[in-house]
Amino acid sequence: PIVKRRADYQQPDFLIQTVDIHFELESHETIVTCSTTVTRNGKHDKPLVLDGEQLKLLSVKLDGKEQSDYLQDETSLTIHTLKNEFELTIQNQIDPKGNSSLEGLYQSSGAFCTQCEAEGFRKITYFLDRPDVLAKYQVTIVGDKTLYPYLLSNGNKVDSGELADNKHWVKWSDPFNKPCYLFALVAGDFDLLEDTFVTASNRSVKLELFVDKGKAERGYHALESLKKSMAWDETEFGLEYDLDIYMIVAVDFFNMGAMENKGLNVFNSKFVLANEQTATDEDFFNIEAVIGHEYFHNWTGNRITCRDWFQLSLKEGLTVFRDQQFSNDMSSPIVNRIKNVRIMREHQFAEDASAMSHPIRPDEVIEMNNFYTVTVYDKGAEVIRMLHTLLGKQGFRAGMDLYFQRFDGQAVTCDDFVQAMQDANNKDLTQFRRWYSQSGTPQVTVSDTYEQETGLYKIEFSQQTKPTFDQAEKLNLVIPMRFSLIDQNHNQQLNSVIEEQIVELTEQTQVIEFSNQSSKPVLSLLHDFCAPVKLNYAYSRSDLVALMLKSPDDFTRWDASQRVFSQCILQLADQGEITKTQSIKDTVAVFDQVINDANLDLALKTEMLTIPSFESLFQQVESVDVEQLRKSRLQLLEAFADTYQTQWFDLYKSIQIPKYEYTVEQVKQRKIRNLVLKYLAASQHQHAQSIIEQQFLTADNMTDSIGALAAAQLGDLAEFDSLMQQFEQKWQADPLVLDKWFALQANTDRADILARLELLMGHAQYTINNPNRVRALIGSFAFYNVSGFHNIDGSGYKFVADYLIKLNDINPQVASRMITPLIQWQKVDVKRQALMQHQLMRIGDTPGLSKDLYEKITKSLP
Ligand code: DPP
Ligand code: ZN
Repeated sequence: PIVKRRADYQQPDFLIQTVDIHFELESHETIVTCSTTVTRNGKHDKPLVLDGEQLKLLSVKLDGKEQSDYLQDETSLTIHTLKNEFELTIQNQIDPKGNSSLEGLYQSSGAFCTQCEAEGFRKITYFLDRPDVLAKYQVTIVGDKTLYPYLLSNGNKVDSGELADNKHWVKWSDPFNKPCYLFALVAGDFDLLEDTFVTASNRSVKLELFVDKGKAERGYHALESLKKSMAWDETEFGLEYDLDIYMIVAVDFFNMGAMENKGLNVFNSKFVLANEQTATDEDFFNIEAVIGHEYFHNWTGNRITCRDWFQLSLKEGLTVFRDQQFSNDMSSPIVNRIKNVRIMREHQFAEDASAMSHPIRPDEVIEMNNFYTVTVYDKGAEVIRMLHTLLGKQGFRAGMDLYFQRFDGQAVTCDDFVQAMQDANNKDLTQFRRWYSQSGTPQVTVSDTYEQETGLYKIEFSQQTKPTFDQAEKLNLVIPMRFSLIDQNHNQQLNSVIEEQIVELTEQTQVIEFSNQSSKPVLSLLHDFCAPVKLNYAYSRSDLVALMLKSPDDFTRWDASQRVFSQCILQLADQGEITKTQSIKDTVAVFDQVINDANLDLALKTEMLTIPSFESLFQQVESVDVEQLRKSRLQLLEAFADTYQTQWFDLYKSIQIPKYEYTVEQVKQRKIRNLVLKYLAASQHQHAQSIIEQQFLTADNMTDSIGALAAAQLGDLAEFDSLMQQFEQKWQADPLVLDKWFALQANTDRADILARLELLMGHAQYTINNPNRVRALIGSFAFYNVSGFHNIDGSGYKFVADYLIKLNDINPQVASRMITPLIQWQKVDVKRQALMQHQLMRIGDTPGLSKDLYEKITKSLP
């Protein structure tokens, strides 16, 4: 496999102006005829080299003349010509039904669909498969009328007709230039939901949502979400939709969440289908977020795209930031922000600490699919958020406006984006750009001193980024630090809060002084998680309590609660029994006021009362004895549950929710009820069993059904298995719903878990070919079943490795996602490290190992 480097970027030798592509759809023998107008780019005499994989070439014509002067190999077609302008027609055959990689053209439950990002178009025809080749497309699709009544592609439908043998055809034309990764084709039979959206400039846009037959009624939330997204982008960024029709198709077999193809989004059905019976509040939230994300790509991604794939964060970081802002406006901002931060701390920090560490704009890639990462997406969004903080809302908007004005219709770089921000604000962002080239999680260390006599309070900030696997040298970054001082008098009463400050940390060390402080203030730091860093400050227990109760920033209040829990859990392992009991007791006592605070927002309360996940604790320590950490966490959780048993019970009873609606208020209510239900179960409350059963049997929505199951699972209650059986009975015909059940099975802590998994792999609804099933069962086990995956006998690692070896042949992209927990061996104890590495070596020896797995394994083996 070849390493591609960002530094080696060269303009394409040829450009393609127009594409006229014709599909004759057959499951195993689809004929693709692609005519392009090609021009030489610059003065040179190089041949035309097209990308192509797994294609059966039938003919090559240059200006209408059959050619034989070409060279073909596994991945390319080289055509020798000295012409500067010509028409090229290539005919080839592909096998969509045999395509289990779900890249290129494939079949999902009988329907044809495509996935071309990043480099899937080359599995459809020979082409210049790179994002800086932009062309206008015309697409003709021919297929069976009965099997495929809908024949869809990008842009506007311009013609259609009937043919012999029960076939029909449709012709589409997309007026916008686009790179081939935004091409899409769908053919099948669906239920169709229709709506319209009238834009700010009064144009009427047709909205069409295609779902599996019989599922129409589950599509309304997605359609509503689309209209909200369209309105939001107009209000917030002045951006209108630009075609007369916007189509979304939901398919069951899909590697990613969804794909922003121009005018024809293809979605994983998980992010479209929902009603209260089948989907949780979280599903409703995610659907709105993903619909928004793909819609926002129309401007940030499609109208302005990436010059090369190293620039992926140009569109993804920015679009994730935009979808996060949208979600903030649609739901609880604090819950949303905490969700973002959890992804950063649990997954992105882990990636940066692993051998896959890379900057948000990577420098070297073997398989591009490996770089659709939490770093490029979520850290990328944090970098955009820092720009937003540094420039202010208006300055950021001015930068966005300039970006669109300058680059609309072009394929550009991350540097171009930052330059637009810089020019619109007249602010030097030279040092800020290091966020694009430097990997690793920076640590910000804060210390402070207070002089009683003078009232002088000094804060010293210093920054450090430790070397990462990919990069030894680290430079100082620009880190915006939002903080305030909480002034307390001697009875710990709040006197005042000094208005929030934003300092730009640019040096290794910086000192800030405040005079006239009557006592030592409490420092409220990292408001709203203003930078993707780890914060080191020696908070005392009383500081943290003050922050939990009095910080003006909700994120900091939550973060303080998490620090209280974490400090205790991380120390338990080293303590004797007596000290342990005492420190647990002291920790738990801190939450009394939070639980009893009737004025506290229910959402924030829920978050503050949630014990940090194993994954976030795992990122706070080195050389972790995973079993010990898991036990310590559970020990605190159980003590917390026991101590407030009465309060949990009262809280549970006090919240009565009327008939299900997906509203911000109801979501908060269900969330806290399901949290306290878990605590009732964990504390073995005498009524826990009956409440759980009652909730399960009477629930009018999926959130509460799953809430009951999760509580029974955590409390290890006898009826867990019987409730799970009832759930399976009810949903056995609905694999998307059953995925929740597969996931709960897979992360259950039980001694016979591997035998369980084997059994479940034989379930009528399980198939290794569907990425949603694989992620639900195998993914949940590898990512979240701590005791099973990290079993010290190595059996969990071996199980996952065996599975990945199978999956390598079927779907390399999904296999490569799923190897993540195995390559993150750096943090565990030495014995487990060796066991994990051994399994990586076994996978590495697989004949026919994909580039995807090859890249991760070679990077991660010492
Ligand atoms: N479809 C993926 C996303 O929207 C890749 N572009 O993030
Ligand atoms: Zn995206």
